[in-house]
This record gives sequence, structure tokens and C-alpha cells, in this order.
Amino acid sequence: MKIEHVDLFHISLPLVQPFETSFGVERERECILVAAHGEGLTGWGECAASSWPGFSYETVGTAWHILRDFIVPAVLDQPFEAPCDAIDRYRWIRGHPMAKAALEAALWDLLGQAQGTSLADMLAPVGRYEQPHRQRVDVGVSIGVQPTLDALLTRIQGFVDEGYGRIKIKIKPGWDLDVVRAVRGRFPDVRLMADANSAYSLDDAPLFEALDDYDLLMIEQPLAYDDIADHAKLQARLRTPLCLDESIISPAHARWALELKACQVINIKVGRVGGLTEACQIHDLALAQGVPVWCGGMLETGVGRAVNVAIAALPGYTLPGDLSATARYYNPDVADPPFTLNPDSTLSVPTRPGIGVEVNRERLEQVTVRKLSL
Ligand code: OSB
Ligand code: MG
Repeated sequence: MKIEHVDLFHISLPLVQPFETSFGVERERECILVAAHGEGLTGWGECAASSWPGFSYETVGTAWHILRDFIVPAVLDQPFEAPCDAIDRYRWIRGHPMAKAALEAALWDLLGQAQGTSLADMLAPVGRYEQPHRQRVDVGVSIGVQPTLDALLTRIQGFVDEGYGRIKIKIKPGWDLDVVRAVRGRFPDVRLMADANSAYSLDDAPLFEALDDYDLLMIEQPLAYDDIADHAKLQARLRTPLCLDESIISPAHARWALELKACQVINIKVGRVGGLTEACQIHDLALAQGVPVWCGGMLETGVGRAVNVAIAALPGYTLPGDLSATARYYNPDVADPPFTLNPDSTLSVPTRPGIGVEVNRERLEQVTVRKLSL
């Protein structure tokens, strides 16, 4: 396979509902879609970076620069057989994991289409793991900070009624213990977790000790985005498993976190860790150590969601992902077909070759802010 040219699309897609976290509010999802063309086929990848550096230092602007000036030139017109051949050519670039992951996803999609193999089958070929990959993946919904507690309870009820079996709420100082207590009181049996997006410090350990009483599935990223050491100190004081999101930016970080007992669960986001290859390495490490992982989300369009659903089919993904139905995010999305929730709180893993979704060109044109052909 040879990539003959690449198109970058900077898009802005309105969210069905604004999404608020401890680091800000998103009303539309700005991101980059990468189209890699070769042998008459087009592979798609999504860059998870958003318009501002709240979740990570990467933004649409930094990723555009790194893709345009370094990553795409490194892979254009070079023959490759597997994604690892191509990613080796830009491995020297330090950081910028989301930019790297976007191009890599497009390569997997291109190769999958050329070979007639779905991404899930490529990631878990027969014999690699003891079990075959799943056909349906367990999912949940991540609910942003709401204007009032009543609004949050109403939204949760709505998602429970739609069939979501796991609820994640966002917490931040001033919107934490009382909120968790009220949600648990109203939904005693729901699988519930809280994500702090790095809003606290070790001085807040008593708050987390108090949260131990509410049977949370896990507490996600309570402390600094670049910390591992303080999370280990906090985990030692809690019964509730800690899960790291922001802090795990490579397979090495995952190993360090497990060695230091900084967490008992890992949220794997393909973009945050630098691509599918790295995400699989973290999965394999966790699987070997019996540490559960799950697939995090970044409000992806159908392109990124398809990649997420495929990797979440791997055997170590034993906890429900932040992968909700398309209708919960975008109406309409840029990719078809939409993902819909099955009655057992799962999404079905695409079986078509590559990532298994197609970009709707008309919709893409409507939401494109700028485009570049390389
Ligand atoms: O911390 O998991 C997070 C969205 C954007 C940035 C960070 C996070 C999130 C979510 C949403 O929680 C997950 C989803 O895509 O549904
Ligand atoms: Mg998170």
C-alpha cells in the first residue's frame, strides 16, 4: 500500500447537548478528520484534539501543524505493508499523540479495506488472544456537569430509561460529594462512576475517602493530569479503584502507573496514548496483569467512535466504555451508519472492512471550516 495523497478537514460539528467538565464547556466539537488515499481507496482517521488545550496540550491548531509539516510528509509515497512500517517513519516526533493517532487510524482503515478485513479482526486476529474479540461492547454514558442537581437527576433518568447500564458523572470542587450522594440515593443499583478531570490535589484526600461510601465503580483522574506519584498515595487510602485517564500518555506511563499502584483500572483513549498500536500494547500489558481496562471517549464523530468500538472488542476491555449512541452526540453525524444502543447496553462492533463507517461527503462539506490537500 502506498498513500498517494492526504486531505485534512478541520470540522466543527454541533453537539446535541453542551458538554461541561472541570476544564470547560464544549458546545460544538472541533476536530480534524484525516483522509488517506491510496490504490483507489480512502481511509479515515479522527484527531481527538479539540479547539483549546483543556484536556491536553494538543489542539486542532497544533495537530494541523504537526500533521501537515511532519507526519504526512513522512508517510506520503512510501510503500508499507502494516501500520507499524508507516508509524516508524514518524516515531521520532516527540509528543503530539493525537496527531499521530489520527494518521495511524486512517492507515488501518485503508489497509482493512484493501484486505477486506474489519478493524476488530485486524486488532484481534484469530489466535492472538485466548478468546475471539467481542461482537458487542458494553457501553455507558458520560454526563457533563449540569446547571442543577435536579437537571442531573433528570438527565440520568433519561439515559437509564434509554437503556444505559453504566453512568459516569463529572465532579469538580463544589459539585462532588453532595451530588454523588444524591445520585446514589436516587439510583441505588446503577453502575456509577465519577470523573474529576484533574480538578483536585492530595489535600482533598478526605473528600475521596468520603466517596468510598457510595459504591462507585471507580474514580477517574482525581489529581493532576501529569501526576502518577500522588495518585499512588491517594489509591493507598481508598477502597474505591482509581482509574487514570489524562496521566497515561504512553505504554510506559501505563507500566509506571501499575508498578507504582497509582490506579487499579486504566481508561485507554487511542488518541491520548499515540495510536492504535500503543493502545493495543497497553491493553496487552493490562491483560497480562489482570488489570481491567475500558475505552474512554473524546466526543468523537462516527469515525473515531468506529475505531473505539473496534478496540473495545479486545478481551481485556472488561468494563463499559464511554461509547454512547451517535444520537447522544450529533444529529446528524458526519459518518454513516450511526451507532445505536442495543437493549443490553451495548454497541455492535462493525463487521465491514476497515473501520466500517463511511463519511457522508455532503455533511462533511457543511461542517468543514478549512481543508488542505497534501
Ligand atoms: O475525561 O473522559 C473524559 C470528553 C472530552 C474530554 C475528556 C473526557 C470526555 C468524556 C466524554 O468524559 C466521553 C464521551 O465521549 O462520551
Ligand atoms: Mg476522563
